[in-house]
Amino acid sequence: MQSIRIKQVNEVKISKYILKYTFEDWNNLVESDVVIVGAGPSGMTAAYYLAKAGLKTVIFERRLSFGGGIGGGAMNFHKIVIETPADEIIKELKIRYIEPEEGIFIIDSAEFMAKLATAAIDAGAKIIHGVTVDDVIFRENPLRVAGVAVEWTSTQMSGLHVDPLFISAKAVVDATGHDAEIISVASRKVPELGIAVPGEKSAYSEIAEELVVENTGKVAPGLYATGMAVCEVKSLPRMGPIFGAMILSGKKVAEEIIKDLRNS
Ligand code: 48F
Repeated sequence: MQSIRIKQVNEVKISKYILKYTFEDWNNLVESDVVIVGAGPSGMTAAYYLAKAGLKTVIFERRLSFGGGIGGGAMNFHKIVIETPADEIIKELKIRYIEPEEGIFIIDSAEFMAKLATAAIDAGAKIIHGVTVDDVIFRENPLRVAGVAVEWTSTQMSGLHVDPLFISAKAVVDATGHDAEIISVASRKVPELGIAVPGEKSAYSEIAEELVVENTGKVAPGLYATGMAVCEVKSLPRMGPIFGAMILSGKKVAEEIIKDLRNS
């Protein structure tokens, strides 16, 4: 059998290429159109539609993976429930499904997270892992959120005192899930924005799905909520392991930002 010839690359060359192209990306992303915080279902769906519309879009994700709550599913079971009209999105992304009754679609969690990430990346969005957003930038006249502060998750975990980097954005999307971390920090540190975060209610799935999508959108100039963060900010019930509203909310926030940025 013939042996496979593999190109020989030394350690210094590997390091240089990683550094050169990483910093090329970061220099570009430091002035983004849209920063999305969190690569869960709502954040990745939003990234897909925003990037598809030609906006420079980056997701900062604290963990070294994507999917947020998708992978854990319900009690770690690997099936996800989606309901009409969210099936339009899963069909657009060619996610395979079973339809046990009209309007209900069952999909695999691994395929769901992989294809959402692929769609966002193929549309032109960047997903940067291992980065935690811990604050916003704000501006006056007019008062608005104008970007975010980012730190390596590993630095945060170490408890070292290291200042963050700042990334400017025309729109910041809180897709951090149940804790609405970015909106919470903005409400606490920039009270002039007038944001209240009353917290989510207990489960009431039948009504929660519609309410999340209805209430998705801008919470202050430059700052938007999608996914479970909407429940936290608007005091809406949680819905448990059904994901239709998460991706419909991601699509809706993208449409609102596209409209707002076109009009600005
Ligand atoms: O929690 P998550 O999946 O948010 P979502 O898009 O979807 C919620 C559902 O998964 C589920 C549900 C559906 O019925 O109830 O919970 O609203 O994803 C949030 C992502 O944000 C990351 C976190 O690691 C996760 O991947 N994240 C949270 N805070 C930060 C962050 C932060 N400060 N900086 C960076 N990433």
